[in-house]
Amino acid sequence: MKLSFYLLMKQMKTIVLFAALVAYAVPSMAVEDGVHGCTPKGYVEPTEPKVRERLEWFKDQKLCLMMHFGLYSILGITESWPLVTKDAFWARSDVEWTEDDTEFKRQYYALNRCFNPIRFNAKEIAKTAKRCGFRYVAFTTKHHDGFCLWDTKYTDYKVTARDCPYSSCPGADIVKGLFEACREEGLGISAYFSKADFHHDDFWENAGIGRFTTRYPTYDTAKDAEKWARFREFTKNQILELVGNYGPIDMLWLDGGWIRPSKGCDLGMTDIIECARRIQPYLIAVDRGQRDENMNIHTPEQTVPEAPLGYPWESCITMSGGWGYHYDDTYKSARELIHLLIDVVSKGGNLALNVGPMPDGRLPRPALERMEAMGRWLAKNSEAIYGTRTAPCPIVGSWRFTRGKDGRMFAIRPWAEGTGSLNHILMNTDSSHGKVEKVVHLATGIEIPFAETVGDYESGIVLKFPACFVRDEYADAFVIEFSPNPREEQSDRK
Ligand code: JFZ
Repeated sequence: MKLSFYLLMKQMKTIVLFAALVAYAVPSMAVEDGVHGCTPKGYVEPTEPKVRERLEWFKDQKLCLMMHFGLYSILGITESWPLVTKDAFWARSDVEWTEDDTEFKRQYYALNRCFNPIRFNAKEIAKTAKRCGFRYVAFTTKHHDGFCLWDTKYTDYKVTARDCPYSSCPGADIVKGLFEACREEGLGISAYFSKADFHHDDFWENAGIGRFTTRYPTYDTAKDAEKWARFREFTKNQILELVGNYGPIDMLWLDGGWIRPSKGCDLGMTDIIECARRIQPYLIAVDRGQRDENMNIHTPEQTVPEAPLGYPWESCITMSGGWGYHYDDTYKSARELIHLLIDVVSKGGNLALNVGPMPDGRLPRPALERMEAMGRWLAKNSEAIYGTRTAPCPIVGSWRFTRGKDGRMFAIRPWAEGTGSLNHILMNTDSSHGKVEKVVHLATGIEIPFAETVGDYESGIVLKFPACFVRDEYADAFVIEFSPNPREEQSDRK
């Protein structure tokens, strides 16, 4: 009897613990729709012709190197979020040395005194990004922790301040050096800027030290309107510094979607963006999650929409486990990353693939290896990726289809790990594609014979690979010439 009671109690404890875990496991960062989500509702078409034109440029680029670099990189911990007491349960998984919220905040904020990435080489990073097929670079000018990686005049909590060791380096203004290097390589620039600033006294009083902090201001912005007005002015000044003093930039990528008027945190973003566009008329504004005229692209995070969204979008996804560098990180394989890119592009989006530079400023070797592999694949298959748009029925079975602006259709077949040599394969097609007339292997120009499928075979064609065809390790793209499908034509005529 005693034993069964004991086992019952043990089971109950497990159930209770599990329930608590599940409850906590749902991040308190309630996934505000539009930040993590992919629902196609609520996009506001921009009206400015220059912005609409620039969005066509954006849709051509397809691949962005995103970099989260800051004080958090030194310790290899989660970026900024560990400073939020309310989110500590998930954000402090790497903070095993202290449970003291106040002590931790003091330690985190003091990291500016040992930020010294003397091996950060902006030119090298830009050249590598270019060589590996990235077409624009997104960079954290300031994350939520408030540490600025440019020589702002509105705070001393910056990389160029005397109390930051890196300030003595010639390239101390990291944003300046990186943006210049990107332009030299013909790369686009997406400036990540956090609307939340945990270090600023007019956002978190005393930088939240000694307080239970949430992601919101530590005070009532309606009651202390003067304080919030100062923070609005500070934010506007910093954004106008970035768009005014650092040359042409393509995108202003505003993070901190929870800072919004409906939460009592109105920064006057429409006014700020209007002022920014007086300086940079083609500027793409990405006020994440707002689903208004200031969100010119949708930015699903760590996820890819199931289907095309029908408006410009960019999935930001980490190459490893986190946004910033972690010492024991594991990285997605080159295969996963190339397949991820194919998936995103076939659905009409861009992939902002994030890498966290190491504390010394270099990109981690595993990241570089994957970037090089992506670059090699893209060098052979670029026409099926860059400048394309979604094809009718872009996903058929394991095949992905893209459409070039010249009307060419591309069929892309990702290969799973362990796929052996092939002498034939079924290419699923859709009747909306039309009737296949010719198939050419994009990487080699070899024409591929094919046969129509018959009987109860899935609709499509059977590609019959000639002996000279060598399958790519990761994926192969084919140029497909279709003729209008007579059945489709008749249905179109109705
Ligand atoms: C944001 C940042 O907070 C994160 O650190 C990283 O920079 C990523 C690219 O963007 O991710 C979010 C955005 C919104 C919420 C949480 C994380 N939210 O609303 O809970």
